[in-house]
Amino acid sequence: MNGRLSNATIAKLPAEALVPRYARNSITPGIVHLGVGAFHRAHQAAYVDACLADGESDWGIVGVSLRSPDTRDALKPQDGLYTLAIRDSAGEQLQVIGSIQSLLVAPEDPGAVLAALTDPRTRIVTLTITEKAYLRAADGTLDSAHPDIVHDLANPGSPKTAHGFLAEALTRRHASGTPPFTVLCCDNLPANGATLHRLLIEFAKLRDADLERHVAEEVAFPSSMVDRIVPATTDADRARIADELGVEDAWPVMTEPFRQWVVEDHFPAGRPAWERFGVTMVEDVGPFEDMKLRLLNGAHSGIAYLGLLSGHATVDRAFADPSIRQFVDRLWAEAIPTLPQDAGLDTTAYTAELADRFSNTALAHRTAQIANDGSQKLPQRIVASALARLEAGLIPEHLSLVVAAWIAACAARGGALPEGHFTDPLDAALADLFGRNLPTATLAEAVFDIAGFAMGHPERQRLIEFVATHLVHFKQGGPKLAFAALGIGNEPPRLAE
Ligand code: CS2
Repeated sequence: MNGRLSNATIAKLPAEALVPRYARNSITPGIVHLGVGAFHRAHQAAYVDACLADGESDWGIVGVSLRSPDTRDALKPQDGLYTLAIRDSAGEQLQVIGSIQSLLVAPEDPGAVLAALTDPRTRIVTLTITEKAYLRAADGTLDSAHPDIVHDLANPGSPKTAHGFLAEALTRRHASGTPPFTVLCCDNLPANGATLHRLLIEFAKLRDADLERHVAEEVAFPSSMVDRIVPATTDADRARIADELGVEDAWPVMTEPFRQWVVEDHFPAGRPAWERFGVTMVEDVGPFEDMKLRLLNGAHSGIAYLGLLSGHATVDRAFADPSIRQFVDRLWAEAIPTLPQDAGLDTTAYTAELADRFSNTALAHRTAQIANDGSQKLPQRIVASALARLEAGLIPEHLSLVVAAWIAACAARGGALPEGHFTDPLDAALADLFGRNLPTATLAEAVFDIAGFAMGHPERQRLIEFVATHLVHFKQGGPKLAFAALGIGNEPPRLAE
């Protein structure tokens, strides 16, 4: 082994590995990214890397972790370099990415993060902080009682949340006459830019009226749809990559060949020419977002919970299970009519491609990874399409089964599934409900209450009834019986209505 991946060792890498072909030391920062996890490093950072290689040298990335120092600790000795391992059955392509110039850990030094955000060279702030970090209350508004929000309002100079950092940085830029950065949300939320904009206006309002007006009127929040499957890196991955590279990389990122980014083209402070590298710049990202959330992510959540309950540790194995495969086809058939019909979406080609991607055995994407945070994910992935069907007089029997599978999988932890096998911000409240031995219908309704599913929606009760029916099947006979009731698998069809 020739030491660690770094600017100094990069010249020694084998010729098959792609490396940054630009002078990294002449890059200047233009983007601050909040949430510098594996997804960002496989997606936005790779697109920016291509722009830097194309001569756009003023768009380097400052990567910020809002919680853990792990990424900084792994990448700092590597000068921010890391390997992207792009894998499918045809093999593995290694690509070293150079777009992350520096790394900050917010809890260690919030002032340094604010300094990066207020640097006039920073013109875009991108975010992948996961659904739960938007700190929405059950009704979707800002959870202003959340301790971190309370903290950030009381301590604007040392924030903890993305909201606190953005608000303080925008305040300081406004005060010094520096134009605001564009805020580009890259999380799997519906209308993600507009959603973050609304939340930040609510947060700003709690600070002062001038900031509220500034955020509402003068800061751009384009929405974007991001897509690339990124399984968590394992020690075996690390060992294999080190073997192939001849140097150690403490945190390579695994991914698939497919990638997609659809971005609303509203960047008053400028942007890299992403469209030269396959990014689709559009007026309205809504239809693309809905298609991705409801077909890819919706199916992913279904595969995760049904896979876990059926004993499948990875997506490809679960998807190879004939019952789950048949279920996913039917889930897609249920979700597709809820998508915009006049936006030119080719759902047939899209789902065919998804089927290929889910079958990628080289990724070993763990079902437990996707199972995390279901309470935050299911509203936009499953519940929205189920409600749209009910509104249109259609039945959501497969969509509702995913909600039931989530509840059943949560309840199975500590029993059929290991304790803490996956986690959810509602875990304490869920454990409390599961401990009360409630009748199934009452349990389903109580879960909807704590998760805020379908709140205030006229079809809420009907959806709960569907979920409760499936839950009875899960309790009595696991996924086999739940599937059999839908006529899937070998059991006698339609056991219960
Ligand atoms: C997955 C997503 O973990 C999950 O919830 O559904 O991370 C999914 O892999 C990405 O959105 C794909 O773009």
